[in-house]
Amino acid sequence: MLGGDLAIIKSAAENNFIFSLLKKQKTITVWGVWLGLVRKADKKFYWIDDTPLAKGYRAWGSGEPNNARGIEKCGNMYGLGLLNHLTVEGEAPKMESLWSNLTWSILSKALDRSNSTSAAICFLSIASICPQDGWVHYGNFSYLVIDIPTLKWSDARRTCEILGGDLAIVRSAAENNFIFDLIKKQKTITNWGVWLGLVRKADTKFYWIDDTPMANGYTAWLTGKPDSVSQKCAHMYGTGGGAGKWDDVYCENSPSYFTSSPVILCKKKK
Ligand SMILES: [Ca+2]
Repeated sequence: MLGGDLAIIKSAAENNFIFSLLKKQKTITVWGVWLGLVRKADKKFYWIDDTPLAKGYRAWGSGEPNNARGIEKCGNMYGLGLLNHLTVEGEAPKMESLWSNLTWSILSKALDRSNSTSAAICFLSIASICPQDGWVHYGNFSYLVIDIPTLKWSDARRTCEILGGDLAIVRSAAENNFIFDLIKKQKTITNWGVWLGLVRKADTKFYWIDDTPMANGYTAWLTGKPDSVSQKCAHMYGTGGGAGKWDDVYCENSPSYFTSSPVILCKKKK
């Protein structure tokens, strides 16, 4: 199942964690992020793993879920305060980290693709509500490209971990070609292509995320790369003269590089 666990929130700690991710973004929308929370035919809310909401942690905003116009079937976490909406009597206004319920179509219009982590969370939540098998099989593994540019390597990795996988370790030219073909099939192909599961450690050498030294195996660096010890993460170029080849890059890029930034590629055992 794609993305099923991402937006299920079982505790205040997890709610706070997701909200802290949201707050770090350059652009935060009022409606924040989708949750994996849907109203079923019995008019009650269930998490997308079919757990009834009523039995667990909840953080509805005051007056929510209000099922406005009788058509609100999905849950979201607010990103910003709604004036006149969430004031709790006798307390300071609680305008953050609370849930609302809104319609799918309204929220998808609000989805802000310049907000990498939140956009990924939105995407994954939508994907999990609309069951689909986005994973593509190759050898003993499955791969998924989420073609949303992501400024931070750690955000891309976290997304893959939530989906039961991790960033890709590339073991052969055949696998590198397979991944590059996947990138080329996406709607959004950025210059920096996809993040790889390859990072520099304190010894300045590159290691795959399973701790195998890169030097012992296959590599596909673009000529002259890697070229900066301060660039501690690796990506595969998606476009340009280096397409399909690798480069070292900063693990956190400034928002001005959003449109170039690598998208998310996840790999997991089949
Ligand atoms: Ca570089």
